[in-house]
Amino acid sequence: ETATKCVTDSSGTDELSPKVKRVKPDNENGRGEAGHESESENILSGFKTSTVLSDSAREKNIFIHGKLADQDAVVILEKTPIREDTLAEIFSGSRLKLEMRNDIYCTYQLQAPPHLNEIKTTVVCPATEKHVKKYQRQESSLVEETGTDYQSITLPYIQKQSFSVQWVYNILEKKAEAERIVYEDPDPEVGFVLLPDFKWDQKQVDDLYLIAITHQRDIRSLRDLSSEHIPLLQNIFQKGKEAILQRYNLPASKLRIYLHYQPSYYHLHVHFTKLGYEAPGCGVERAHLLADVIQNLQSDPNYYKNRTLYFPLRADDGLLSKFREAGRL
Ligand code: GTA
Repeated sequence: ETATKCVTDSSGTDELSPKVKRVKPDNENGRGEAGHESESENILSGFKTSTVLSDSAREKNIFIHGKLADQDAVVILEKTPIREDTLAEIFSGSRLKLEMRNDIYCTYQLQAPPHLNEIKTTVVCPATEKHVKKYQRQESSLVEETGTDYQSITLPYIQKQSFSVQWVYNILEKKAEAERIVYEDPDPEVGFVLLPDFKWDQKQVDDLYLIAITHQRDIRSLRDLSSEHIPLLQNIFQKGKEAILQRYNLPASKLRIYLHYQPSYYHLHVHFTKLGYEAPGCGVERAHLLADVIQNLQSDPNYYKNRTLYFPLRADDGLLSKFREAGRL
């Protein structure tokens, strides 16, 4: 990876909190630690902000569009959760500045040691116009897509307009993130790679987020699934849950396992997030539980070819214009 073509994530993969059980190096997947922290030069020192695409005081993040060495870039800065296992060090090793005192109430500015005060930073560079739009806060509209709409409107659009899935192929071919793989079934038909999603810094299980990426490359999304894919989906469901139990000590009853429709990346993948963690895109208008998907295909082999599916599209999404032009909105 170079500074001019990168999807960088600053958060290393250091120790998880003690309540998280680690897979031992001699375990069945043969991979021990999930990665190494590495110092890297500050490629952001020359970043020039153009616009703030969105920000949230509650989520403590900011999405910025700007230029990095004359290329368009999106930078995401996000404050990370405070971990229970760092409390002792925060209390003993910080400087405290009093802001106000009133009766039994006090507020302070606590200056924690730098390693306990990191900002998870994601860099997409060069970013396409589609990336910039994706991260911009916008109104959405719910679209109703019949099987016929998919064939005549959505499919031709995504064949021309979707995000590159090169990052997915890099994972499958071990050209990137190989050391982060949690589990792999190499079978070409039912196999998949399970690894941490890049939105998860892996420091605590409270916001656990992994993705399972299929080795089969020709399944774009839910719409391409038929009963022939049930063994693949069951394999991901079963082995994904087992791997997460083994590595993170989190039972299946604590997991939300789902697919997005529409996804951003049209190569079949399944999201595994911790129940209770409100991951972006886990709402009913976008997430389809894998367990339901399997049952629906068992009762009707062509369920997802024929059903009307509903999903939100952002105001400036080109696909929304196509639905409008076709008089479907
Ligand atoms: N391990 O290189 C990668 C990688 N990329 C490029 C994407 N993903 C990756 N994982 C690894 N390595 O969960 C992950 C994404 C996503 C999944 C693709 O693959 O993090 P999807 O096809 O269904 O697309 O899933 P989705 O969900 O729309 O993608 P994404 O990027 O999660 O966007 C959803 C929204 O999340 C964004 O519009 C944004 O507003 C919001 N969001 C909130 N916080 C963040 C954050 N910290 N980083 C990125 N997006 C965020």
